[in-house]
Amino acid sequence: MTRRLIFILGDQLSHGISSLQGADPAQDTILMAEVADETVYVPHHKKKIAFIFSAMRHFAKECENNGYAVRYITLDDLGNSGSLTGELTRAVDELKPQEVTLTQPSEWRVKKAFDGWRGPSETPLAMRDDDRFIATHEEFADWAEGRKTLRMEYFYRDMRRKTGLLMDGDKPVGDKWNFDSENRNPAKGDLFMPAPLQVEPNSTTKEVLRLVEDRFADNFGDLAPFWFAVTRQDALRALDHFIKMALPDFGSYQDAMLVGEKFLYHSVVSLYINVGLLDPLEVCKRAEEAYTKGDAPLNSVEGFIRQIIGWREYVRGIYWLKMPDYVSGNFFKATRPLPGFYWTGDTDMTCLQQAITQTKEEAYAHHIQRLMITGNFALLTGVDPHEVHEWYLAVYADAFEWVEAPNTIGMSQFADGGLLGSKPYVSGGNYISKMSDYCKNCRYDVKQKTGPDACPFNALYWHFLDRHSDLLGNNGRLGNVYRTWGRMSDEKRAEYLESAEAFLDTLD
Ligand code: FAD
Ligand code: DLZ
Ligand code: SF4
Repeated sequence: MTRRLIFILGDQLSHGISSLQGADPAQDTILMAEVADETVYVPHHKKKIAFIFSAMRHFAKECENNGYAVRYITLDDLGNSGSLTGELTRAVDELKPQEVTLTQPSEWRVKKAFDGWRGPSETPLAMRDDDRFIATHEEFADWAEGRKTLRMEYFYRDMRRKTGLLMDGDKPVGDKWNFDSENRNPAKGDLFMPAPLQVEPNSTTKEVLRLVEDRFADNFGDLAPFWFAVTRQDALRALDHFIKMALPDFGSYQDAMLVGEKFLYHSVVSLYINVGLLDPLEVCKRAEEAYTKGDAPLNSVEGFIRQIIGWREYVRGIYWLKMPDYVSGNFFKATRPLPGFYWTGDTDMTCLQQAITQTKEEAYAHHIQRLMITGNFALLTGVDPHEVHEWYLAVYADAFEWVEAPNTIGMSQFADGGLLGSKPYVSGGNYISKMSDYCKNCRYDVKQKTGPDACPFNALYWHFLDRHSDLLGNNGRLGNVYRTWGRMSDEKRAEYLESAEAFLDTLD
């Protein structure tokens, strides 16, 4: 007889997860389920589905090796009800446990479904906090309480104090909390670029790849080559590989972009942390160790740790503070449909073509590509932020709503009206040209400001600021920009606006 039924979701693949704490393999059963509902709420990239299913199957096997009875429902199991709560009901019906244990789902949608679940025979469901984060929901809410603006930097300092990472007593190591000013170098093509660790698919992964090819043939993205780690052991190897090969240069080239270089010095570990194969704190401790051993400089290590205990924790806090309304934010009332080329990469703008094509190939693009290329373009052209949000949620292997939505709706699209960021992340072609070599390989001329051959970002930038001057004109951080716009001649301004409108017409 089953004492406890422990339901482990697809992003809860950690052996120390709270739902497993105090579990007894002799009396408890683990439930895991591949279900249709979770594969279709957005049209996920093929690689994302394969990654999650294969990692789930490997995790289930490890639990069995640890002595647990595991009820693992595959997508093609006969009788699969198609939903997480449906699978829970079926398992409770058959196993009649005294209690169900679940770690709180990371996404609001899934948590609501379980909150509303009523089991057969009133079986109680105990939902435990997810302690794989540094800040609890309550800590974040306390921190946010009464603050006029929520800025990541101050929250991050609290997380440094709480974890003791890069701390010298109560002072930050190096006497500065943040070394970003050293982290904005454009990369040069002749630098040595390490590739992330690639793992050969084993027989379990190959079986999943066949299932995905069969069931999700029309989904976005390439399935091959599939090289993601799908076990904790391989994810740890991928982390160590990054720390050795790329972390030393992570800081300096964090914002850089190069044609054909998909990863530069980025870690490509977000997907592993987000599904639980790696623990965020252990990742940061390994990076800190590289600094203390003299293997990586402080600007890189601080920058890397800030992304994880700063940004990652902060966006999760915002998400749980502001859901469910957060995802419907549309500060600029933008209505344009997402351009079709976001699904094909078929555009003659090299920056977009590069970011989207590698997204198709790898289910990966790094932060500045997401923020300053695809995000910037969608914001400047007035795409409906909900469509933008659904795109990001679908196309990246690391995309789970709790982390994706604040990054997209808040940071990238400013659709929350500035809760998360103090000003919209928008730029003309100049920024892209400075940080990348994309423009040298583009049919548009980044130096031309207007006209059919000019880089479209240049006129779109001013068009965006002009059309939203009522909402942004008083933003202190945009004062200089609006003054520059105001000082231009009427003819110049009209040229920019006409040029942008001619381009926008081509999108319709
Ligand atoms: P690195 O550049 O090596 O950074 C190290 C780690 O820091 C990452 O693995 C990640 O865990 C963390 N991190 C870095 N930036 C952020 C951030 N802004 N928010 C949260 N964590 C961060 N990240 C996701 O994990 N899932 C998403 O769905 C997601 N959607 C995004 C959508 C948009 C529009 C934008 C602008 C950013 C998004 N990000 C998302 C944040 C960031 O782009 C990715 O975490 C990062 O690119 C992952 O690649 P990496 O592991 O090589 O990261
Ligand atoms: C993203 C995803 C996919 C594609 N499939 C499953 C699944 O079949 N079973 C599962 O437990 N989880 C899956 N996930 C993750 C969930 O959609 C969701 O992100 C998590 O349950 C967290 O709320
Ligand atoms: Fe992108 Fe403009 Fe540069 Fe072309 S010229 S790559 S469109 S920024």
